Amino acid sequence: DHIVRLEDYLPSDFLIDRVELDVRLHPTATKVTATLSMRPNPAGRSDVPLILDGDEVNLKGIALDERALEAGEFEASPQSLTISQPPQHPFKLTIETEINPTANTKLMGLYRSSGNYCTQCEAEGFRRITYFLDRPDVLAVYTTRIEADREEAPVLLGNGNPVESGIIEGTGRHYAVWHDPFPKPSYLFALVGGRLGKIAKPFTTMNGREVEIAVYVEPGKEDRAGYALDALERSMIWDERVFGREYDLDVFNIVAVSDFNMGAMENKGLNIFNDKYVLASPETATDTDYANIEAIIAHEYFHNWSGNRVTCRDWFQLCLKEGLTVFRDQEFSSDERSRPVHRIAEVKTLRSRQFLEDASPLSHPVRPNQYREINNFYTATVYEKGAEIVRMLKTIIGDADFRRGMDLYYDRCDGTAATVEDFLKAFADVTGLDLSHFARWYAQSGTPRVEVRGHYDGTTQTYRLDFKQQTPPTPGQPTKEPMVIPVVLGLVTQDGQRMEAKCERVNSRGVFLLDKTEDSITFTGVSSRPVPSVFRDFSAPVKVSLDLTNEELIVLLRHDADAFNRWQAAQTLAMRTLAARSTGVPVSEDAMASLSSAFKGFLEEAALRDPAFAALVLSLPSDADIAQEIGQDVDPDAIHHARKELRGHLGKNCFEKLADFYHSLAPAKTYSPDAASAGRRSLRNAALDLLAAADPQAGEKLASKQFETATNMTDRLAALSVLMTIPGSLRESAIASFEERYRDEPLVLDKWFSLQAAIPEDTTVERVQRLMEHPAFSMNNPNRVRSLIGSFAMLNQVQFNRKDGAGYAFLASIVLRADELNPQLASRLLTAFSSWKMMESTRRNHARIALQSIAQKPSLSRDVGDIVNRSLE
Ligand code: HT7
Ligand code: ZN
Repeated sequence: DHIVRLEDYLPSDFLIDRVELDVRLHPTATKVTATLSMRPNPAGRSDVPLILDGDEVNLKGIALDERALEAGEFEASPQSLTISQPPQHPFKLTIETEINPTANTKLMGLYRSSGNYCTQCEAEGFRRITYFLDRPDVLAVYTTRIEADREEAPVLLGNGNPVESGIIEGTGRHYAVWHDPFPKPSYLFALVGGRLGKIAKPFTTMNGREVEIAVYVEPGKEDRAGYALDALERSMIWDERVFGREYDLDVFNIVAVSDFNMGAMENKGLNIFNDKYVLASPETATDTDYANIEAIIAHEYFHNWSGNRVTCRDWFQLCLKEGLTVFRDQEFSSDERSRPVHRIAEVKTLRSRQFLEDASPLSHPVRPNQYREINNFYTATVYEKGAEIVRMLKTIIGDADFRRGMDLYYDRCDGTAATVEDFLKAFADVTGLDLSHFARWYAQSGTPRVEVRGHYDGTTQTYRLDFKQQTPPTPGQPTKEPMVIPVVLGLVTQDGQRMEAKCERVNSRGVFLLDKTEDSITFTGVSSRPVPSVFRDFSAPVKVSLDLTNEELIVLLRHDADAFNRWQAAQTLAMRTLAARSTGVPVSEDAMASLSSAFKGFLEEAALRDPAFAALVLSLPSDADIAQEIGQDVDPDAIHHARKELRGHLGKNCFEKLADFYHSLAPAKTYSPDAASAGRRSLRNAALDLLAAADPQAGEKLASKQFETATNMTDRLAALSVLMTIPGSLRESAIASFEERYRDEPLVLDKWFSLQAAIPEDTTVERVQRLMEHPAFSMNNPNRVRSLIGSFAMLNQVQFNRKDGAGYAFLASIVLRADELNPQLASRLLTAFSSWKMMESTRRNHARIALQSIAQKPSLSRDVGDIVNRSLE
């Protein structure tokens, strides 16, 4: 099995300046003619064969400078095309291939979704359409002619601008020609052909360019595309205002498809989306769906600069576009919504996905140095930790220099395939800083742990903070170097006032840079023992250990100027109790009472001032978060029990206040997805959840009523989710009525699959198996599989990690089935095993056996083979 290594990078020996593609769409025999204007690369090797990549393509003809090549002059297999003696001067290579989009269940290359034709080329899908130098540093200008049956595909879309279209008389067929003037790598190529409805509006850019922006969806669903179009317009305005980046083509098209391996794809001028991240109406989408649509529309649009105008030299540089673009979409959502609430949501995701990955056998650096299968590196580490690195850079150099650095990066690298070094150099050049130590964040894997200890000296009125950092060993990296860690901090008095103490190591923006294994800083003029508030706004992706008492945490929860640390204080308080209860460490009555009085105090003082924030405070660490905190010999049943008990305890102790909220936050007459309205709904639904935990009978009644009378999906689903925790006939009848109501709504049925898969009861494996027979379920559709099987494996800690191993065995069998259809989907499901080594020994043994049963299977895809082998190492 071939390993690709960063250190082996060589420029391509040949370049492709122009690509003319003629694609004749046909359900089973699509013909593609590619005319490539090529030349030897002056920076490459000379006298070497030309080897083009292919994947399951069928060669029908080949000509060099319009002369058909004869057998012996080339060698072709479905995986590659070699010309042993290519010209040493510019030449034209014409390649005819035939592909079968209907048989393409991998959803890479050209495939069909609900009868429509679409493409997915990142990372290596273009080679499934034609033979090519399918690598991101080969940039070409594309002209695409698409031809199709007029009935079957009345809409024909390509990259760039529309040039020409027409009917081919007497054939029932028509064509469209698209030209993209911006040189791009093959992974950004796209085309779409099908029956689609459209909504569009004009957009005028900051320099007066007129652009048509449009969203294409399944006919009849146009009224659900408005929010996506609106989010696109807001994203375009934001990128102009905040980063000075303007759109550059005459049209920007988004197409929603129902079969898609990921969230969406940033193809130049023609973004293709999983319809889950486009379609929304109050009746079918939740507040979370609306927020995700906004974020993903923005993310893909922002790639037009961070990814497309400046692309990646090789796939090791994936974080260059993904980490930066996640950072950009996070900033956009924070500006459009509540910044602190959004930051907390980002950190929750980072901890639950990336910290988990970094503590698992799949841990890897943000810029990996080797891979077997690049599709397995579209990870939380590359995306989310990659975004945190950009955020730390901004924290260290400040807003103004960050913007100057970004401008320099775009100016220098526009039209090129760049590296992480190019990115950092722009910031080093504008600030004069040496960022070589900071660059370690890209190379060293694992989550650093930072221990902070405070020492107050009343006689000298000084306060010293001692810091120690250490990063645990990870695969391939047994020893670690210290990182550059920006610590944003402040001091609070015991009665909650901001303390104006001085420390020369802390800059005017409150940042201390920890760059050694151990360091100490001292504040002067400290008149009483302070409470330290460190890593404000989660200033670095690290695990912090801080020796605060529960009372000091309560001071922070009530008074810290930093909202993130107020929330963090509540989480730490709850986590201490949960981790203790889950591992059999007794928690005194007093400690429980002080915890609930802290929550009660918070609700009384603060909840209605910021309902969204209050809802986050009320949502306790998840089963998986607690498992991660415990870290070894984990017993998921004990965790689940402890969490349920604490929810019940808090619910009982705050019952009146929660009931108050529930009734006073009654839903507005008309639904609006704005952040403030969503915040009120989330607090009300968090209250419902705790009320039901305290008193299941009363909760069941409230939830049933809400389920029946809800006027939007957020409230209906929240009620159903509460009912899921209370076994009985009301639950089953709600499940049935939901199914009846949304029978013809696949995206809504996904929510229904997901909730049932997450029921923490012993019958759930059988329920999931039964649901796999449901007419709406299909192993071919990634959204369906992720909703049912993915939710079971990722959200249902107790049942996936069953002590008898039935959860693991079930997932292993599904991974093997999925692998035959769609290896990317299968390997993502398989990552649910990433926490197996943390489990207690019985579960660990069952998990190992399940993983081995996969590893032993002959003819595994490279995707699954890679994950299973790394998981077992
Ligand atoms: N850049 C896109 C990644 C992507 C992808 C990768 C592999 C296989 C299928 C895929 N679909 C989309 C999405 C993004 O991060 O913006
Ligand atoms: Zn992206």
